[in-house]
Amino acid sequence: DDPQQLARFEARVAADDFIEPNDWMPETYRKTLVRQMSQHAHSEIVGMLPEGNWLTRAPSLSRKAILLAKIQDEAGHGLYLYCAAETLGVSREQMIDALHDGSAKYSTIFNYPTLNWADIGAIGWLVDGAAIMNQVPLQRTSYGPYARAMVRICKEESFHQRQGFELMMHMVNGTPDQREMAQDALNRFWWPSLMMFGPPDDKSPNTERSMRWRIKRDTNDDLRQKFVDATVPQAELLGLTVPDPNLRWNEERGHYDFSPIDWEEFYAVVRGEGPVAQERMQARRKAWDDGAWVREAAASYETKHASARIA
Ligand code: FAQ
Repeated sequence: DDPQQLARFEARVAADDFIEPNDWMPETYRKTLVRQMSQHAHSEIVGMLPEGNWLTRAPSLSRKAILLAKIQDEAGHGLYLYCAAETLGVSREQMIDALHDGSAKYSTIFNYPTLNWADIGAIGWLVDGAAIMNQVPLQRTSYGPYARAMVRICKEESFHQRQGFELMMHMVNGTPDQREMAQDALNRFWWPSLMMFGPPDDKSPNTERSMRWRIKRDTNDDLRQKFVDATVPQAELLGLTVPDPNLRWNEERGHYDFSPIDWEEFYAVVRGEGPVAQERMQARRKAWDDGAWVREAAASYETKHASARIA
């Protein structure tokens, strides 16, 4: 990189300027953004699967309508994010190929199965809750198209989180069995939700540079702690027990202390060994193959109209 251009870029970022698609940027900045934004987009798309699993079994029409709207929002988020990433000179096909051949990641959380209806509540409450904690600061990420996509996404995620909490509220006020389902969902989703924030700061190879370039505005551990601090009182309100015997308020730190995370499990899931990882990828590849005729029809429609415009 040209040192003068780099210095100008660094100064702009440090002054909280947004970097736009036609602005000069270091190649590593561009690559980091393509990686993070495409992985974020893939997470939204793969994230439809665990919830889609319950669409035909939602217990009422209104729950079904809410769930359907939420899943459609996730598809929209994926699409805005792919569009925003395309402004960095990568095509959607390239990004999707990378997902399908396993070279691009998606959030570990979506490799866990949804076993009971309360899991839908737990996903909204915890998974969307964690996603918001991470995405609200990204509204001020230094790359303009990514920051702007985040504004709308955060509004929708906030509705997702609320519907999840409200569903949990119904479950805990229902029959003893329903209450047990809510506790079971919390037991299974708590630790994977904390893992969503990524490896600890001292094992996170990208954090330092991404913080300097203001791609990330907070570190993984800081966001994880914020999430724990915000969520524990919500669990108390629900009358549910967070599955961590060492969880306690630390007056001195002004934060909750919690047990060490099982990072072996995290890395195994990142490597593609999660409980339903293979099913998730098979479902995505099948959806892509089944949709081939739509892409072909759209392309041939476009060609026909382009030649009509010329004629
Ligand atoms: N899963 O150096 P770091 C949602 C990878 S959206 C898998 O700390 P970085 C909405 C990481 O990529 C959820 N891989 O990396 C919804 C890197 O590998 P690489 C998604 C992970 O980028 C709700 C390596 O480990 N949100 O849920 C994970 O600085 C409900 C080293 O890590 C976003 O993507 C993980 N959890 O920080 C949808 C937000 N963590 O790429 C449906 C944007 C780390 O070098 C239903 N992304 N890795 O090969 C970010 O903020 C960041 O990318 C982090 C990771 C914080 C995820």
